[in-house]
Amino acid sequence: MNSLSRRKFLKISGATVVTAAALAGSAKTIVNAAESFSKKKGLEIIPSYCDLCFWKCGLLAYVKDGELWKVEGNPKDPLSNGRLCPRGTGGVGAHYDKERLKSPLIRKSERGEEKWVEVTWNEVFDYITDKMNKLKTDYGPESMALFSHGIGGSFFKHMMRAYGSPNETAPSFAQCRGPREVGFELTFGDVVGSPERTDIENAKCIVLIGSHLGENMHNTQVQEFSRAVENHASIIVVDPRFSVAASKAKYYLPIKPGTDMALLLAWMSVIVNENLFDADYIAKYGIGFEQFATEISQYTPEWAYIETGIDPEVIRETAREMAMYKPATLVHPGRHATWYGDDAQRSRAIALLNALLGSWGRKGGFYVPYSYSIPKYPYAPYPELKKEPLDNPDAKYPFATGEQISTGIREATISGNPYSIKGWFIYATNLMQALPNREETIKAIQNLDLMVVVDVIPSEIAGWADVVLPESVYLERYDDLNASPFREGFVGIRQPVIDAPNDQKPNWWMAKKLGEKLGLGAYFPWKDVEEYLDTRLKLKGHSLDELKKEGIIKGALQPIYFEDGVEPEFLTPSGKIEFYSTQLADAGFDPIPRFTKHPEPPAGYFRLLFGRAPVHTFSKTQSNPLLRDLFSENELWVNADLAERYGLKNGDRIKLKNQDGVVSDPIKVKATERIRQDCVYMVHGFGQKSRQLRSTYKKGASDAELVTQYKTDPLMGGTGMSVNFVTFEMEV
Ligand SMILES: Nc1nc2c(c(=O)[nH]1)N[C@H]1C(S)=C(S)[C@@H](COP(=O)(O)OP(=O)(O)OC[C@H]3O[C@@H](n4cnc5c(=O)[nH]c(N)nc54)[C@H](O)[C@@H]3O)O[C@H]1N2
Ligand SMILES: Nc1nc2c(c(=O)[nH]1)N[C@H]1C(S)=C(S)[C@@H](COP(=O)(O)OP(=O)(O)OC[C@H]3O[C@@H](n4cnc5c(=O)[nH]c(N)nc54)[C@H](O)[C@@H]3O)O[C@H]1N2
Ligand code: SF4
Ligand SMILES: [Mo]
Repeated sequence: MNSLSRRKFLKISGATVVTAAALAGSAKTIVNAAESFSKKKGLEIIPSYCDLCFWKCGLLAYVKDGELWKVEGNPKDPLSNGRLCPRGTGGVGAHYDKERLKSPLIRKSERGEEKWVEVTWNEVFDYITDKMNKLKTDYGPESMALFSHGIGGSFFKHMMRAYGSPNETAPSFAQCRGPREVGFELTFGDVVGSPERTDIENAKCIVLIGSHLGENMHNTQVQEFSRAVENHASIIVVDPRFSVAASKAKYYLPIKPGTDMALLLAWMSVIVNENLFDADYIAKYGIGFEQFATEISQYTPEWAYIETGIDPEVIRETAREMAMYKPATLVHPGRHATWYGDDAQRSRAIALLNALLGSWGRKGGFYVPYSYSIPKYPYAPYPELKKEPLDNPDAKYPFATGEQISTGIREATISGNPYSIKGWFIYATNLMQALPNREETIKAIQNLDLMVVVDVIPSEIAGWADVVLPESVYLERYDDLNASPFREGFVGIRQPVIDAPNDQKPNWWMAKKLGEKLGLGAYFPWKDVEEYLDTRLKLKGHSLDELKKEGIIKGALQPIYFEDGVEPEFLTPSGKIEFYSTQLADAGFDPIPRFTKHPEPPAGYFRLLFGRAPVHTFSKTQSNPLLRDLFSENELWVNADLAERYGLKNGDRIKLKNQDGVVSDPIKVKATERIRQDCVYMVHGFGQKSRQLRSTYKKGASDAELVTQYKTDPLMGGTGMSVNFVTFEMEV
């Protein structure tokens, strides 16, 4: 792997550029089509924010005579800086997608058979209301759980709290960034958050451990990363696969999957043993450093070599490189951190490495974000909850704080403990692809008396519902305000730029109508969402009209680094950066991270790894005609030598069989030097099985289907999913 030439690396990085260019071509097709339908009248440019992922970039939509022409970045928006990522640009396709849900549906045969009757909104709300009222009487309101992902879920969250349920979850905690937030909070007393508070742009040295920026397309991060590359930042990439980011790296470390903790410990030992840490910073803000230093010094690069396969000299050199640029060295915390089940501790090790380098709160490390907070709508207090959330009974996972564990709710739905869950309300999350072990999800679903799915397309999860509610896409609706914490405080608006084509409705409308039918009208005192938004904005001295025009309102600039006057604050029990964690020791966990060996693939099997493609988001963009044009199915990355040994050529279609005998749909082989021999890799979100979505049906293979095993993080209940092994099934 190390022998790949620089030229080859550069060729690889060109891939994303080609993608963007091709996208522009497809966008043109739509534009032409749109133009031919419309009699050229005036052009309207309407600001809003994107929903092709959760980054919420500000956009400008170009609308001509009632036809959506194109979307581009809003130059006033700090997240997009006037540029959308390829997915965001392709957002127009979400509106034009021919396979969209058009009207409410009620199931007319067995769950999962995808047979429906089209009904009116009134009929569907009556159906849901009857069931929810009955559940409330028979089991209590806490027998309903809400799964929702993204800002569109906020009105349903409100509805469920008004109804009396405390159970509300998203896959973004236990299947995504939960372990990272817990690891950082245990160390610094605060989370990394979203958007990440990473000062990529000003970093002089950037360490990416699996974070595949460039394929992971979170816009601001990618823009900052390319500026850092232009500024000749020293980049260190640790990944079993030669990612796009690796092509920009000074050091590429093709680590054996699952051994990052060993590398992190060895890096910290070099920095401690060679006195390369930020001594002043640690003396001022740290606690427990002595114990930490004593314990960490045992982890030599030679020891780590045996686990990781990384040359000890490279480990030393890269540790020194990081120290040379401190505190402007950013060891990126990653985002999708649920890998091996010891993820909160691995994330804590990343936090500690940053602490040694003094990068938390410093320029080129982690800045201190702030939010232009807009007061909440002045609702009446919610009814008192009769029961605790049931995702984490008896605080089994003691550090699962803040957010609920999705898989915990699933477990309780199966077992009926600590109490019964009989209804799932699912908003904008495809649990079939997002949760590990699909069989368990189906088992839980079979225990339900009511399953409602709100989606925009007939997704896999919608296929299992009793009731499907068709939502208007983000370009056709208002949502709640975006005032995410960032480098500068701002508030952004999502507003309709075009009408929904059929009988699709926005989430706020559904929540209000349903709330009223459920007798919760007092919790929906606003006439419509405009009144709701205007009320909130007026409490801050603004108005909806003002925000609709600009798209973005910004607050005054404030300092974001300790060195510029931000008062350091560490909300840990000691009020310091905890090199030794008493909280962890008291709960029976390692107060200083240790290495755990993870099971290795048996002979003939390979670890299944997965990640992102620049033009798709999880499983939600595959039917988008613009994005599908660019990337219609995923491929299986197989090491070239390995492929040769198995007689596999580029483009061959094979199936994968996992350790539990689950066989995937056929997937095309991509034989490449860019991956180790002990693992294979695919882009997540493909191999979808919804029969109603003809454009995506069995296109490529699903990693999620093969993730039958998962390892639960004992600290916080996250589900490590990179613990599955696959072998090749040659006959297709
Ligand atoms: N095996 C495996 N599992 C994973 C991951 C992985 O890489 N591999 N990644 C994990 C991570 S990091 C995350 S964050 C989660 C993501 O998990 P999810 O957020 O569940 O992601 P999606 O699979 O895209 O599901 C989104 C659903 O919302 C629907 N949708 C899209 N737009 C709208 C809208 O405007 N309104 C409504 N109502 N619905 C809409 C889509 O059609 C789709 O059904 O998955 C996690 N699970
Ligand atoms: N285009 C696009 N961008 C996205 C998303 C999307 O759906 N599409 N989703 C967004 C979301 S919610 C998330 S959470 C992020 C996820 O993106 P990230 O947090 O950046 O990455 P992961 O999905 O965790 O990891 C994938 C990378 O880790 C490598 N890897 C796998 N196993 C190991 C290992 O054991 N050690 C090391 N060092 N590396 C390993 C893989 O080869 C791959 O390059 O992406 C975000 N950005
Ligand atoms: S990162 Fe891309 S997909 Fe996500 S909000 Fe921004 S433009 Fe949209
Ligand atoms: Mo995620």
